[in-house]
Amino acid sequence: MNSTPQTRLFIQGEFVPASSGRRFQNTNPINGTLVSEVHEASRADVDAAVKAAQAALRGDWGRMAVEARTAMLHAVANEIARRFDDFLQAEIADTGKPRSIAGHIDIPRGAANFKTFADIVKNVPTESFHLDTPDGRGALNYGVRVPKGVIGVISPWNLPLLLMTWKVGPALACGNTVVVKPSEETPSTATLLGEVMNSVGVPAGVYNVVHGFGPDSAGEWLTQHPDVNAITFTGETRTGEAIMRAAAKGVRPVSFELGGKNAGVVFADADFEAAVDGISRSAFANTGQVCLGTERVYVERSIFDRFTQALKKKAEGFVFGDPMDPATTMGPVVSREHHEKVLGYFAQAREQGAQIVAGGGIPQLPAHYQNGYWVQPTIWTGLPPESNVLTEEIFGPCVHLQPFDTEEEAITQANNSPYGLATTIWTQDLSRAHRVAGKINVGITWINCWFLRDLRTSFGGQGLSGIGREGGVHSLEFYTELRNVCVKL
Ligand code: NAD
Ligand code: 6OD
Repeated sequence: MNSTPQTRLFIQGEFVPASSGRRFQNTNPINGTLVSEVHEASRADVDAAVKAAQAALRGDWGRMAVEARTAMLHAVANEIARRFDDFLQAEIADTGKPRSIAGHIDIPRGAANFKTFADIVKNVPTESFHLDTPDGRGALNYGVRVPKGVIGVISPWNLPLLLMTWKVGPALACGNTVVVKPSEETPSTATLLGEVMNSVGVPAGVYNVVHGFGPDSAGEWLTQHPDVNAITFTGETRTGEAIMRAAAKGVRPVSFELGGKNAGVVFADADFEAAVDGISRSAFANTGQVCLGTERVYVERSIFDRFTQALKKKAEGFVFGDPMDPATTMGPVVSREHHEKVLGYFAQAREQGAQIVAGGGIPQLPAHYQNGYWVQPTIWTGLPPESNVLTEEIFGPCVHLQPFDTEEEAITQANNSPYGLATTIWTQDLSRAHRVAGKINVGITWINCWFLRDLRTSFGGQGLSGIGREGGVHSLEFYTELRNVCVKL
């Protein structure tokens, strides 16, 4: 008998094997050991999931009052919290991230995403206009929001539960149904969420999960499916381009949260310790696998050397090891493929003459971690602005530091990117903080902080970093159709 854990598809409220009979391996990035065999959906499985989602729209879910629907999403959040350890273990096995991150960020946000959007949906007023013209024509116009239908959710591996529920939460709160295609690297928590949906009584077909890859696999088949009414995607910019081509057929709307090559700017008047700490987090947290992270940081020349040495100390202070050990502060990167990609950029930085302030390779670890995908937190200086290491997203624990002399120069350098996701600015001069924030071309600016989240705010990027905004009422814009009704008075 095969005792390897199986990660099945979740369709119409049931965990089912893939009809293709195909499986792929999900491995633990800390040591390369097998976590589970994942069932790879066929095109027919994707079709079955979309049909289940369509049927649920016509059934109990579609008829459910907002009050009952949003109460159910609160129950989902409570159940995630009750099964906190199960989600934690699953997320850690897939990603290798330390408990200190998964337990404080990923899993709590997985629950919060359901509660927050349930509350927002209940409390959003609809617009209405009373038309009263001097010639006696009068009308009452009012808006009605209806669900868009079946939403295809395609999510990445870096914050698996957080980023998937960030879309599933508002989609369901608005009354849609979903078919989720989680990353092939991190299939476990999306699957576990199926158990939660069943245990709190979410009707079958409302939440479906298909596993597989992108091109010529579940991802592509889902985005091509004509009965998927809208597609929400987080991942690489190139993948976004492919999904946009698929969505063009049928003119289906997309919401895209894509890559970034974010800049940090540190002025000499910043609270020094806070800035070092903040940039250390923005560069290295989650092993640098955060779309909002800063891979290029501009530091005012008068504090450049001191800042560089202080950040070096931080980089060299990370502790690798067992993710469940509270002392561990840095995990591996997610996969062999990603390990090769990150180390490839490390090699290019060396070839292009970067000065390596910290790291630059693989850490020395005990033999039982030898097959894991570990990388040293790395700091470079001295690369020319046109280096591809400074223009392309690496998505690893690495940062390049460059000195600047004037505010204008810092702004010009920060804007020297086709991406436009996020920035973090460090200064105690409030006027300057607001002035600079207004001039950096990104969707999200943090001043004297980083990744401090309020889920009611808009979230998204410009340029190569995405299309549209989610968060708060902006999510409602995407997950509903707004209809206007005009009544002649
Ligand atoms: P990815 O684009 O490789 O994969 C993301 C998902 O898309 C996976 O589920 C994958 O299977 C699927 N996919 C791949 N090709 C597809 C296709 N042709 N059609 C349909 N689906 C397809 O991204 P990743 O490597 O998983 O994640 C890292 C990337 O995500 C980075 O670029 C990062 O910046 C970005 N990201 C952005 C945000 C944001 O909010 N802007 C957040 C997190 C991650
Ligand atoms: O906090 C969020 O809502 C969010 N979407 C974070 C994205 C992080 C990217 O890696």
